[in-house]
Amino acid sequence: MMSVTSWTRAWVAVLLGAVFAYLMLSSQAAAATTVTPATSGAPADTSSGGAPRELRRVPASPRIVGGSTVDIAQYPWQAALVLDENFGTNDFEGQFCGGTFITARIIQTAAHCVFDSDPDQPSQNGGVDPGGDGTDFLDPNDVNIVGGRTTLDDGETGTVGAGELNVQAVYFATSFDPTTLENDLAWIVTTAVHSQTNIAVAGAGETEFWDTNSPTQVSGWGTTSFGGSASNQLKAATVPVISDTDMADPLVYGGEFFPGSMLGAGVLAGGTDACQGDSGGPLVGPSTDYPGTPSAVRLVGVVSFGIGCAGQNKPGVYARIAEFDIQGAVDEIEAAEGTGDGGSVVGAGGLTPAPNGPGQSVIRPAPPPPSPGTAPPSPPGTVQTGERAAAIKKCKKKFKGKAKAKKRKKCIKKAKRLPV
Ligand SMILES: [Ca+2]
Ligand SMILES: [Ca+2]
Ligand SMILES: [Ca+2]
Repeated sequence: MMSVTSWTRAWVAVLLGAVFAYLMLSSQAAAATTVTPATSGAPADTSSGGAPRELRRVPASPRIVGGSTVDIAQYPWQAALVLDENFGTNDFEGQFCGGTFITARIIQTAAHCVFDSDPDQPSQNGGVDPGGDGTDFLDPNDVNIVGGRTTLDDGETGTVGAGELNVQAVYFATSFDPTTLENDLAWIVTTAVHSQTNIAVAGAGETEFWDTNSPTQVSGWGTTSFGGSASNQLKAATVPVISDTDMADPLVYGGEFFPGSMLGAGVLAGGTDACQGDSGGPLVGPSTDYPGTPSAVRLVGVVSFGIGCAGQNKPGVYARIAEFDIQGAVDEIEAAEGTGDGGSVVGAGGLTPAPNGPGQSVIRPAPPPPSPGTAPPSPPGTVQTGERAAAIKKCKKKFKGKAKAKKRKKCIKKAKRLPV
């Protein structure tokens, strides 16, 4: 039975989460309208009595609480997803998700990082999506990949800097469910080969990498407190793996935890050591082999969601990578994009999970663009999404010139706290 204290603390987390979740819920509604017109205007699920059920779910927007600043040399597989230079942001301002280098051309990230995160937000903008697909799905020309940097802006002033690559294609898992966040997996293909170090994905048989209590590590440039500002320096924290039973406990995530495609890591008691990282970023195990021994570690999870941050009974939830056919997804993408065979992405000795079945694709590219002139209008009552890109644009317009640089910087810093 929960004590009064824990109820209070849990509810604070839920309430904090609700504010953020509302924003996400709104963006999901917008995406559903654009991507699958059949569900256009579908009301939120209110079966739990009044409040939409999804109110409890929040994206694990950039955030690492606790942990420590680390050097990219120790986490060479860490990538950042940043807004393309055309949006006028440097890579600190424009960073919106993390990722992991798994082949010379492919970056593993989370589906919710690409599903409705187009900074052009065509669904709110009459379908206007320059060079894009006309939907809120992230387009290749919206995003760049940054690797090899401990400090994100590192002299960046809106140009393609060192370790930065343009993007050729964006894919996500066909089985991704934007409501439950099951199979929260996506892949980004760069236009050229990167010069970072890949990490192998844990194979289905390599359970030692994500056994309960295994000291996995999460890393990213996330905020240092819930709703706080982002870190320009790469941070990492050790988060022990939590059993599926504990994760599915009604006091923890209950029925919102799907053990088939999710993995929990953190500290149930809460506190600054229960840390979470950038959405889409890596959960790597075991941390006992750190730093810098890529052959001895595996990618076991992708940062997916949480409630609040570092709160009691609300550890981080990660996309469970070992039991998804990542090799099948990578092979399909390589064939579709003509990148050539990047080799096995699964750790040596690891098993590849059975594919979906003959002829069943595990990946999905951006939805086809709507016919010209038929862009669906925004449904009534949806809240503006893509607040972050819009707010950054506003800051730049309002505080133009050298004299207002300080104000502009402050404004952008604040805008960065908004959801993508
Ligand atoms: Ca776009
Ligand atoms: Ca788009
Ligand atoms: Ca680009």
